[in-house]
Amino acid sequence: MRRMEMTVMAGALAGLALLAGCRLDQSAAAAPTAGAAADAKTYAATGVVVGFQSGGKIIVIHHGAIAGLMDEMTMPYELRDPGLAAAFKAGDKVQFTLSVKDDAYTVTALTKR
Ligand SMILES: [Cu+2]
Repeated sequence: MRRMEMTVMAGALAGLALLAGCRLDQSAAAAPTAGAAADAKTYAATGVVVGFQSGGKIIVIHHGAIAGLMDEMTMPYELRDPGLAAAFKAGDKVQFTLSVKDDAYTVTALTKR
């Protein structure tokens, strides 16, 4: 049990490091306009499932470049519906919708391709 907790924690820390990188990427990409921070932006993307963490609440995806947002990378995202995790496994090719609001990145739709 304890070893599992350590693994989860290491994964979470790696995720934070990656997210920090994305923040820099985002601030460089677009100057905020009035009111824009309050609205989520959505992006369509494709990738390959790497795995799930926290009982499906987090999905790790290796995704291609997302125009205007980030380069190709492997990173964790919050999965809006953790119930989706049961239908996917590592290696599945997927397309997904990413909702970005401030520093929160959430996968709101996920399908196999
Ligand atoms: Cu990223």
